[in-house]
Amino acid sequence: MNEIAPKNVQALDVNLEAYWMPFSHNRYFKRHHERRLLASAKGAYYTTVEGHRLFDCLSGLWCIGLGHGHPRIAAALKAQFETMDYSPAFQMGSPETFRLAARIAGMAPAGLDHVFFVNSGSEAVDTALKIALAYHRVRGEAGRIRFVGRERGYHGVGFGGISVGGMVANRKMFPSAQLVGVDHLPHTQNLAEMAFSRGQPKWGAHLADDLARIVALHDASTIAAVVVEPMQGSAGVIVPPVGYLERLRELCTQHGILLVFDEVITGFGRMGAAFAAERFGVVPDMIVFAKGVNNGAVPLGGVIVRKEIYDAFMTGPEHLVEFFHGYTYSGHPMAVAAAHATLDVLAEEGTFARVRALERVLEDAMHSLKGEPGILDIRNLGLAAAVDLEPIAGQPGVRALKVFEQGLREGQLLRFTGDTIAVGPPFISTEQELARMVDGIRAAIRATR
Ligand code: PXG
Ligand code: PLP
Repeated sequence: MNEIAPKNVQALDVNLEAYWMPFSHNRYFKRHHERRLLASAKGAYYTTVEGHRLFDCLSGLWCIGLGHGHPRIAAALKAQFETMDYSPAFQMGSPETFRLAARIAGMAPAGLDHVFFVNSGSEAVDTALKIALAYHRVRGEAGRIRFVGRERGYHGVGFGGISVGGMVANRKMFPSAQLVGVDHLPHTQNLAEMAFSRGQPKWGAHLADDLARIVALHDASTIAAVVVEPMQGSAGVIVPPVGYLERLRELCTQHGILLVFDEVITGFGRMGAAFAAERFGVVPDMIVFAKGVNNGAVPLGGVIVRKEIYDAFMTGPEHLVEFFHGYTYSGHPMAVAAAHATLDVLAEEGTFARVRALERVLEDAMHSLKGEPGILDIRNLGLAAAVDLEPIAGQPGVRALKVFEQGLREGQLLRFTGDTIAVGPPFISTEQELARMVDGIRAAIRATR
Protein backbone atom coordinates (compact mmCIF):
# COMPACT_ATOMS: atom_id res chain seq x y z
CA MET A 1 0.00 0.00 0.00
CA ASN A 2 1.10 3.53 -0.78
CA GLU A 3 3.75 1.84 -2.81
CA ILE A 4 4.59 3.10 -6.25
CA ALA A 5 6.57 1.28 -8.86
CA PRO A 6 10.23 2.10 -8.37
CA LYS A 7 11.18 4.79 -10.79
CA ASN A 8 14.18 7.00 -11.21
CA VAL A 9 16.00 4.62 -8.92
CA GLN A 10 19.25 6.26 -7.97
CA ALA A 11 22.22 3.94 -7.95
CA LEU A 12 23.45 4.03 -4.39
CA ASP A 13 26.97 5.26 -4.85
CA VAL A 14 27.78 6.21 -1.29
CA ASN A 15 30.01 4.71 1.36
CA LEU A 16 27.90 4.47 4.52
CA GLU A 17 30.78 3.79 6.86
CA ALA A 18 32.00 7.25 7.91
CA TYR A 19 28.70 8.48 9.29
CA TRP A 20 28.19 7.59 12.95
CA MET A 21 24.40 7.71 13.13
CA PRO A 22 22.68 9.11 16.24
CA PHE A 23 20.46 6.83 18.35
CA SER A 24 20.76 4.08 15.73
CA HIS A 25 21.90 0.50 15.30
CA ASN A 26 24.77 1.52 12.99
CA ARG A 27 26.03 -1.93 12.00
CA TYR A 28 22.54 -3.30 11.36
CA PHE A 29 21.53 -0.23 9.34
CA LYS A 30 24.62 -0.35 7.17
CA ARG A 31 23.78 -3.95 6.23
CA HIS A 32 19.97 -3.54 6.01
CA HIS A 33 19.36 -0.09 4.58
CA GLU A 34 16.80 -1.09 1.98
CA ARG A 35 13.96 1.47 2.03
CA ARG A 36 15.69 3.34 4.86
CA LEU A 37 17.64 5.93 2.85
CA LEU A 38 15.34 8.83 2.05
CA ALA A 39 15.76 10.86 -1.09
CA SER A 40 12.93 13.37 -0.94
CA ALA A 41 9.85 14.42 0.99
CA LYS A 42 6.63 16.26 0.20
CA GLY A 43 3.52 16.66 2.33
CA ALA A 44 3.00 13.56 4.48
CA TYR A 45 5.27 11.29 2.40
CA TYR A 46 8.91 10.46 1.91
CA THR A 47 10.37 8.78 -1.15
CA THR A 48 13.24 6.39 -0.60
CA VAL A 49 16.28 6.22 -2.87
CA GLU A 50 14.72 3.11 -4.42
CA GLY A 51 11.61 5.12 -5.29
CA HIS A 52 9.21 3.75 -2.64
CA ARG A 53 6.74 6.15 -1.03
CA LEU A 54 6.48 6.07 2.77
CA PHE A 55 3.74 7.69 4.83
CA ASP A 56 5.44 9.72 7.56
CA CYS A 57 3.73 8.25 10.64
CA LEU A 58 5.83 10.27 13.14
CA SER A 59 5.96 13.63 11.32
CA GLY A 60 9.72 13.23 10.93
CA LEU A 61 10.73 12.94 14.57
CA TRP A 62 7.55 14.66 15.86
CA CYS A 63 8.48 17.92 14.14
CA ILE A 64 6.82 18.45 10.74
CA GLY A 65 3.12 18.69 11.61
CA LEU A 66 2.38 20.81 8.54
CA GLY A 67 4.04 18.28 6.25
CA HIS A 68 7.25 18.42 4.28
CA GLY A 69 8.24 21.18 1.91
CA HIS A 70 5.45 23.56 2.88
CA PRO A 71 5.46 26.28 0.21
CA ARG A 72 4.93 29.10 2.73
CA ILE A 73 7.96 28.01 4.73
CA ALA A 74 10.03 27.53 1.58
CA ALA A 75 9.21 31.06 0.43
CA ALA A 76 9.99 32.53 3.86
CA LEU A 77 13.37 30.79 3.98
CA LYS A 78 14.36 31.93 0.51
CA ALA A 79 13.35 35.52 1.22
CA GLN A 80 15.14 35.56 4.57
CA PHE A 81 18.35 34.11 3.15
CA GLU A 82 18.43 36.71 0.42
CA THR A 83 17.70 39.52 2.90
CA MET A 84 19.94 38.51 5.81
CA ASP A 85 21.33 35.01 6.26
CA TYR A 86 22.74 35.52 9.76
CA SER A 87 22.97 38.20 12.41
CA PRO A 88 25.08 37.97 15.56
CA ALA A 89 23.09 36.69 18.51
CA PHE A 90 24.91 38.55 21.27
CA GLN A 91 24.50 42.31 21.85
CA MET A 92 22.76 42.61 18.45
CA GLY A 93 19.40 41.53 17.12
CA SER A 94 16.99 41.36 14.23
CA PRO A 95 13.47 42.79 14.68
CA GLU A 96 12.04 39.48 13.45
CA THR A 97 13.52 37.61 16.41
CA PHE A 98 11.93 40.07 18.86
CA ARG A 99 8.66 39.80 16.95
CA LEU A 100 8.79 36.00 17.18
CA ALA A 101 9.38 36.10 20.93
CA ALA A 102 6.32 38.32 21.34
CA ARG A 103 4.24 36.01 19.13
CA ILE A 104 5.22 32.89 21.05
CA ALA A 105 4.59 34.65 24.37
CA GLY A 106 1.17 35.58 23.01
CA MET A 107 0.37 31.91 22.35
CA ALA A 108 1.57 30.78 25.80
CA PRO A 109 -0.65 30.81 28.90
CA ALA A 110 -1.05 34.23 30.50
CA GLY A 111 1.91 35.15 32.67
CA LEU A 112 4.52 33.33 30.57
CA ASP A 113 5.79 36.22 28.52
CA HIS A 114 9.53 36.15 27.87
CA VAL A 115 11.32 33.79 25.46
CA PHE A 116 14.96 32.65 25.35
CA PHE A 117 15.97 31.07 22.00
CA VAL A 118 18.26 28.07 21.46
CA ASN A 119 18.71 25.49 18.70
CA SER A 120 17.30 22.20 19.97
CA GLY A 121 15.22 20.58 22.65
CA SER A 122 18.33 19.44 24.48
CA GLU A 123 19.73 22.97 24.62
CA ALA A 124 16.33 24.27 25.68
CA VAL A 125 16.17 21.85 28.62
CA ASP A 126 19.68 22.68 29.80
CA THR A 127 18.84 26.37 29.44
CA ALA A 128 15.71 25.97 31.59
CA LEU A 129 17.73 24.20 34.29
CA LYS A 130 20.29 27.02 34.28
CA ILE A 131 17.54 29.65 34.45
CA ALA A 132 16.01 27.83 37.44
CA LEU A 133 19.29 27.70 39.38
CA ALA A 134 20.23 31.28 38.55
CA TYR A 135 16.72 32.58 39.30
CA HIS A 136 16.76 31.23 42.83
CA ARG A 137 20.29 32.50 43.32
CA VAL A 138 19.58 36.06 42.20
CA ARG A 139 16.62 36.08 44.58
CA GLY A 140 18.82 35.05 47.49
CA GLU A 141 17.76 31.40 47.60
CA ALA A 142 21.05 29.94 46.40
CA GLY A 143 20.35 26.80 48.41
CA ARG A 144 17.77 25.66 45.87
CA ILE A 145 20.07 23.45 43.82
CA ARG A 146 18.12 20.20 43.51
CA PHE A 147 15.94 19.07 40.61
CA VAL A 148 13.11 16.60 40.38
CA GLY A 149 12.56 14.73 37.11
CA ARG A 150 10.54 11.62 36.34
CA GLU A 151 11.24 8.00 35.49
CA ARG A 152 11.07 7.39 31.72
CA GLY A 153 11.24 11.13 31.08
CA TYR A 154 13.18 12.26 28.00
CA HIS A 155 14.72 15.70 28.15
CA GLY A 156 17.33 15.43 25.44
CA VAL A 157 20.94 14.41 25.74
CA GLY A 158 22.77 17.32 27.36
CA PHE A 159 24.27 16.55 30.76
CA GLY A 160 21.40 18.41 32.43
CA GLY A 161 18.77 16.70 30.33
CA ILE A 162 20.04 13.19 31.03
CA SER A 163 20.21 14.04 34.74
CA VAL A 164 16.54 14.96 35.05
CA GLY A 165 15.62 12.43 32.37
CA GLY A 166 14.63 8.93 33.35
CA MET A 167 15.88 6.68 30.55
CA VAL A 168 18.45 4.25 31.88
CA ALA A 169 20.13 3.68 28.51
CA ASN A 170 20.81 7.41 28.18
CA ARG A 171 22.12 7.72 31.74
CA LYS A 172 24.12 4.65 32.64
CA MET A 173 27.32 5.49 30.72
CA PHE A 174 27.63 8.88 32.40
CA PRO A 175 27.08 8.54 36.15
CA SER A 176 29.93 10.88 37.03
CA ALA A 177 28.72 13.60 34.69
CA GLN A 178 25.18 14.01 35.95
CA LEU A 179 23.94 16.91 38.04
CA VAL A 180 24.17 16.22 41.74
CA GLY A 181 20.93 16.22 43.65
CA VAL A 182 18.29 14.91 41.27
CA ASP A 183 15.32 12.81 42.39
CA HIS A 184 12.82 11.15 40.08
CA LEU A 185 9.08 10.89 40.46
CA PRO A 186 7.66 7.49 39.56
CA HIS A 187 6.41 7.17 35.98
CA THR A 188 2.64 6.95 35.64
CA GLN A 189 2.17 3.81 33.60
CA ASN A 190 0.53 0.91 35.41
CA LEU A 191 -0.97 -1.63 33.05
CA ALA A 192 -3.01 -3.35 35.74
CA GLU A 193 -4.88 -0.11 36.39
CA MET A 194 -4.91 1.69 33.06
CA ALA A 195 -4.22 -0.58 30.08
CA PHE A 196 -6.11 0.44 26.93
CA SER A 197 -7.21 3.81 28.39
CA ARG A 198 -8.53 6.23 25.82
CA GLY A 199 -7.01 9.65 26.39
CA GLN A 200 -6.15 10.46 30.01
CA PRO A 201 -6.27 7.50 32.42
CA LYS A 202 -8.51 8.03 35.44
CA TRP A 203 -6.13 6.21 37.76
CA GLY A 204 -2.84 7.61 38.98
CA ALA A 205 -3.19 11.24 40.14
CA HIS A 206 -1.86 10.16 43.54
CA LEU A 207 1.53 9.34 41.96
CA ALA A 208 2.20 13.09 42.00
CA ASP A 209 2.17 12.96 45.80
CA ASP A 210 5.62 11.43 45.60
CA LEU A 211 6.78 15.01 45.21
CA ALA A 212 5.60 15.65 48.79
CA ARG A 213 7.79 12.73 49.92
CA ILE A 214 10.82 14.17 48.09
CA VAL A 215 10.15 17.59 49.63
CA ALA A 216 9.88 16.02 53.08
CA LEU A 217 13.17 14.19 52.51
CA HIS A 218 15.28 17.15 51.31
CA ASP A 219 13.27 20.21 52.41
CA ALA A 220 11.70 22.51 49.85
CA SER A 221 14.42 25.11 50.43
CA THR A 222 16.87 22.86 48.53
CA ILE A 223 14.72 22.22 45.44
CA ALA A 224 14.92 24.49 42.39
CA ALA A 225 12.51 22.92 39.92
CA VAL A 226 10.40 19.98 38.87
CA VAL A 227 10.83 19.08 35.19
CA VAL A 228 8.30 16.87 33.39
CA GLU A 229 6.90 16.29 29.95
CA PRO A 230 3.14 16.89 30.32
CA MET A 231 2.76 13.81 28.10
CA GLN A 232 5.83 11.59 27.88
CA GLY A 233 6.56 11.29 24.17
CA SER A 234 9.78 9.35 23.68
CA ALA A 235 8.87 6.81 26.32
CA GLY A 236 5.90 5.89 24.11
CA VAL A 237 3.05 8.35 24.58
CA ILE A 238 2.53 7.96 28.33
CA VAL A 239 -0.50 10.14 29.05
CA PRO A 240 -0.84 11.97 32.38
CA PRO A 241 -3.61 10.65 34.63
CA VAL A 242 -6.53 13.00 35.26
CA GLY A 243 -5.54 15.33 38.11
CA TYR A 244 -1.83 14.42 38.07
CA LEU A 245 -0.40 17.61 36.59
CA GLU A 246 -2.80 19.69 38.70
CA ARG A 247 -1.39 18.03 41.84
CA LEU A 248 2.22 18.69 40.75
CA ARG A 249 1.29 22.34 40.19
CA GLU A 250 -0.27 22.60 43.66
CA LEU A 251 2.75 21.10 45.39
CA CYS A 252 5.22 23.28 43.46
CA THR A 253 3.27 26.44 44.27
CA GLN A 254 3.01 25.44 47.92
CA HIS A 255 6.79 24.94 48.20
CA GLY A 256 8.16 27.72 45.97
CA ILE A 257 9.47 25.19 43.45
CA LEU A 258 9.44 26.10 39.75
CA LEU A 259 7.40 23.79 37.52
CA VAL A 260 8.91 23.26 34.07
CA PHE A 261 6.88 21.63 31.29
CA ASP A 262 9.04 20.15 28.55
CA GLU A 263 6.76 20.67 25.57
CA VAL A 264 9.28 19.80 22.85
CA ILE A 265 6.80 17.26 21.44
CA THR A 266 3.52 18.56 22.86
CA GLY A 267 3.98 22.23 21.91
CA PHE A 268 2.65 23.91 18.76
CA GLY A 269 -0.30 21.72 17.91
CA ARG A 270 0.33 18.07 18.70
CA MET A 271 -2.18 18.21 21.57
CA GLY A 272 -4.73 20.18 19.54
CA ALA A 273 -3.73 23.40 21.29
CA ALA A 274 -0.77 25.74 21.26
CA PHE A 275 0.62 23.96 24.33
CA ALA A 276 -0.27 20.98 26.51
CA ALA A 277 -0.43 23.52 29.35
CA GLU A 278 -3.50 24.97 27.64
CA ARG A 279 -5.01 21.59 26.85
CA PHE A 280 -4.67 20.42 30.47
CA GLY A 281 -5.39 23.81 32.03
CA VAL A 282 -2.23 23.65 34.14
CA VAL A 283 0.16 26.59 33.90
CA PRO A 284 3.85 25.90 34.58
CA ASP A 285 6.52 28.52 35.34
CA MET A 286 8.54 27.67 32.23
CA ILE A 287 7.75 25.93 28.95
CA VAL A 288 10.54 24.28 26.96
CA PHE A 289 9.85 24.01 23.22
CA ALA A 290 11.55 23.04 19.91
CA LYS A 291 10.56 20.86 16.92
CA GLY A 292 7.09 22.04 15.83
CA VAL A 293 7.74 25.73 16.44
CA ASN A 294 9.03 26.03 12.88
CA ASN A 295 7.89 22.71 11.47
CA GLY A 296 11.37 21.25 11.86
CA ALA A 297 12.64 23.33 8.96
CA VAL A 298 15.70 24.79 10.71
CA PRO A 299 16.86 23.83 14.22
CA LEU A 300 15.11 26.07 16.76
CA GLY A 301 14.15 25.69 20.40
CA GLY A 302 13.50 27.91 23.35
CA VAL A 303 12.27 28.49 26.87
CA ILE A 304 9.23 30.62 27.74
CA VAL A 305 9.37 32.02 31.27
CA ARG A 306 7.13 33.90 33.63
CA LYS A 307 7.58 37.64 33.90
CA GLU A 308 8.74 37.29 37.53
CA ILE A 309 11.59 35.02 36.40
CA TYR A 310 12.79 37.45 33.73
CA ASP A 311 12.36 40.43 36.05
CA ALA A 312 14.40 38.77 38.79
CA PHE A 313 17.44 38.92 36.49
CA MET A 314 16.90 42.56 35.47
CA THR A 315 18.84 44.10 38.34
CA GLY A 316 22.28 45.68 38.62
CA PRO A 317 23.87 48.20 36.25
CA GLU A 318 22.04 48.35 32.92
CA HIS A 319 25.18 48.08 30.82
CA LEU A 320 26.08 44.63 32.21
CA VAL A 321 25.05 41.21 30.88
CA GLU A 322 22.29 39.80 33.12
CA PHE A 323 22.50 36.10 32.25
CA PHE A 324 25.72 34.50 31.04
CA HIS A 325 24.22 32.02 28.63
CA GLY A 326 23.40 31.77 24.91
CA TYR A 327 24.39 30.18 21.62
CA THR A 328 25.95 31.43 18.38
CA TYR A 329 22.71 30.51 16.66
CA SER A 330 20.21 31.69 19.32
CA GLY A 331 17.38 33.34 17.38
CA HIS A 332 18.96 32.49 14.00
CA PRO A 333 17.20 34.55 11.29
CA MET A 334 16.53 31.48 9.11
CA ALA A 335 14.99 29.55 12.00
CA VAL A 336 12.96 32.61 12.98
CA ALA A 337 11.67 33.12 9.43
CA ALA A 338 10.54 29.49 9.26
CA ALA A 339 8.80 29.93 12.62
CA HIS A 340 6.85 33.00 11.50
CA ALA A 341 5.65 31.13 8.41
CA THR A 342 4.73 28.09 10.52
CA LEU A 343 2.77 30.14 13.05
CA ASP A 344 0.99 31.96 10.21
CA VAL A 345 -0.12 28.65 8.70
CA LEU A 346 -1.13 27.14 12.06
CA ALA A 347 -3.39 30.16 12.69
CA GLU A 348 -4.78 30.66 9.18
CA GLU A 349 -5.57 27.00 8.56
CA GLY A 350 -7.18 26.38 11.95
CA THR A 351 -4.73 23.55 12.53
CA PHE A 352 -5.38 23.06 16.25
CA ALA A 353 -9.08 22.45 15.62
CA ARG A 354 -8.17 20.03 12.85
CA VAL A 355 -5.90 18.12 15.24
CA ARG A 356 -8.72 17.89 17.79
CA ALA A 357 -11.01 16.44 15.13
CA LEU A 358 -8.38 13.98 13.89
CA GLU A 359 -7.63 12.96 17.48
CA ARG A 360 -10.98 11.16 17.67
CA VAL A 361 -10.32 9.37 14.37
CA LEU A 362 -6.86 8.29 15.48
CA GLU A 363 -8.15 7.17 18.89
CA ASP A 364 -10.87 4.96 17.41
CA ALA A 365 -8.55 3.52 14.78
CA MET A 366 -5.71 2.76 17.20
CA HIS A 367 -7.97 1.17 19.79
CA SER A 368 -9.43 -1.06 17.07
CA LEU A 369 -6.08 -2.90 17.27
CA LYS A 370 -7.09 -4.29 20.66
CA GLY A 371 -7.41 -8.04 20.31
CA GLU A 372 -4.66 -8.41 17.73
CA PRO A 373 -2.05 -10.95 18.79
CA GLY A 374 0.34 -9.96 21.58
CA ILE A 375 -0.74 -6.39 22.30
CA LEU A 376 -0.22 -5.29 25.90
CA ASP A 377 -1.46 -1.71 25.75
CA ILE A 378 -2.71 1.05 23.46
CA ARG A 379 -2.52 4.73 24.46
CA ASN A 380 -3.42 7.98 22.76
CA LEU A 381 -3.77 11.72 23.24
CA GLY A 382 -3.87 14.53 20.73
CA LEU A 383 -2.40 13.36 17.46
CA ALA A 384 -0.13 10.85 19.19
CA ALA A 385 -0.57 7.19 20.01
CA ALA A 386 1.41 4.08 20.88
CA VAL A 387 1.03 0.31 21.01
CA ASP A 388 3.04 -1.88 23.38
CA LEU A 389 3.81 -5.28 21.86
CA GLU A 390 4.52 -8.38 23.86
CA PRO A 391 8.26 -8.98 23.37
CA ILE A 392 9.55 -12.14 21.73
CA ALA A 393 10.85 -14.27 24.61
CA GLY A 394 14.51 -13.51 25.26
CA GLN A 395 14.72 -11.00 22.38
CA PRO A 396 13.50 -7.61 23.61
CA GLY A 397 13.01 -5.08 20.82
CA VAL A 398 12.99 -7.60 17.98
CA ARG A 399 9.22 -7.74 17.60
CA ALA A 400 8.91 -3.99 17.18
CA LEU A 401 11.85 -3.96 14.77
CA LYS A 402 10.06 -6.56 12.67
CA VAL A 403 6.85 -4.54 12.69
CA PHE A 404 8.87 -1.47 11.67
CA GLU A 405 10.48 -3.36 8.76
CA GLN A 406 7.16 -4.82 7.66
CA GLY A 407 5.77 -1.27 7.80
CA LEU A 408 8.48 -0.11 5.38
CA ARG A 409 7.45 -2.86 2.96
CA GLU A 410 3.83 -1.64 3.24
CA GLY A 411 4.73 2.02 2.68
CA GLN A 412 4.80 3.33 6.25
CA LEU A 413 7.58 4.90 8.24
CA LEU A 414 6.72 3.90 11.82
CA ARG A 415 8.71 4.70 14.95
CA PHE A 416 9.79 1.91 17.27
CA THR A 417 11.52 2.04 20.61
CA GLY A 418 11.91 -1.08 22.70
CA ASP A 419 8.79 -3.09 21.85
CA THR A 420 6.61 0.00 21.50
CA ILE A 421 5.36 1.38 18.19
CA ALA A 422 4.61 5.12 18.34
CA VAL A 423 2.80 7.31 15.84
CA GLY A 424 2.40 11.08 15.63
CA PRO A 425 1.14 11.67 12.10
CA PRO A 426 1.23 15.04 10.36
CA PHE A 427 -1.61 17.45 11.19
CA ILE A 428 -2.37 17.60 7.46
CA SER A 429 -3.15 13.86 7.37
CA THR A 430 -6.57 12.94 6.04
CA GLU A 431 -8.93 10.58 7.87
CA GLN A 432 -8.29 8.03 5.11
CA GLU A 433 -4.55 8.27 5.62
CA LEU A 434 -4.94 7.68 9.36
CA ALA A 435 -7.17 4.68 8.67
CA ARG A 436 -4.66 3.29 6.17
CA MET A 437 -1.83 3.84 8.63
CA VAL A 438 -3.59 1.85 11.33
CA ASP A 439 -4.55 -0.90 8.86
CA GLY A 440 -0.87 -1.05 7.96
CA ILE A 441 0.10 -1.41 11.61
CA ARG A 442 -2.49 -4.16 12.00
CA ALA A 443 -1.14 -6.01 8.96
CA ALA A 444 2.44 -5.63 10.19
CA ILE A 445 1.52 -6.92 13.66
CA ARG A 446 -0.22 -9.94 12.16
CA ALA A 447 2.64 -10.61 9.75
CA THR A 448 5.21 -10.63 12.55
CA ARG A 449 3.52 -12.37 15.41
N1 PXG B 1 12.60 17.08 25.36
C1 PXG B 1 11.64 16.29 24.87
C2 PXG B 1 10.34 16.14 25.60
C3 PXG B 1 11.84 15.60 23.66
O1 PXG B 1 10.88 14.81 23.16
C4 PXG B 1 14.04 16.61 23.55
C5 PXG B 1 13.77 17.25 24.75
C6 PXG B 1 15.37 16.82 22.90
O2 PXG B 1 15.24 17.58 21.73
P1 PXG B 1 16.43 17.54 20.64
O3 PXG B 1 16.03 18.59 19.65
O4 PXG B 1 17.70 17.91 21.36
O5 PXG B 1 16.47 16.13 20.07
C7 PXG B 1 13.08 15.78 22.97
C8 PXG B 1 13.37 15.08 21.68
C9 PXG B 1 11.01 9.81 19.49
C10 PXG B 1 11.98 10.95 19.49
O6 PXG B 1 11.07 8.97 18.60
C11 PXG B 1 11.82 11.96 20.40
C12 PXG B 1 12.73 13.03 20.44
C13 PXG B 1 13.79 13.07 19.55
C14 PXG B 1 13.96 12.05 18.63
C15 PXG B 1 13.06 10.97 18.59
O7 PXG B 1 10.14 9.75 20.36
N2 PXG B 1 12.50 14.00 21.38
N1 PLP C 1 33.51 25.92 20.92
C1 PLP C 1 34.19 27.00 20.50
C2 PLP C 1 35.68 26.90 20.29
C3 PLP C 1 33.50 28.22 20.26
O1 PLP C 1 34.17 29.31 19.85
C4 PLP C 1 32.07 28.25 20.44
C5 PLP C 1 31.30 29.49 20.17
O2 PLP C 1 31.82 30.56 19.93
C6 PLP C 1 31.43 27.12 20.88
C7 PLP C 1 32.15 25.97 21.12
C8 PLP C 1 29.93 27.12 21.15
O3 PLP C 1 29.23 27.05 19.95
P1 PLP C 1 27.67 27.42 19.90
O4 PLP C 1 27.57 28.86 20.31
O5 PLP C 1 27.28 27.19 18.45
O6 PLP C 1 26.97 26.51 20.86
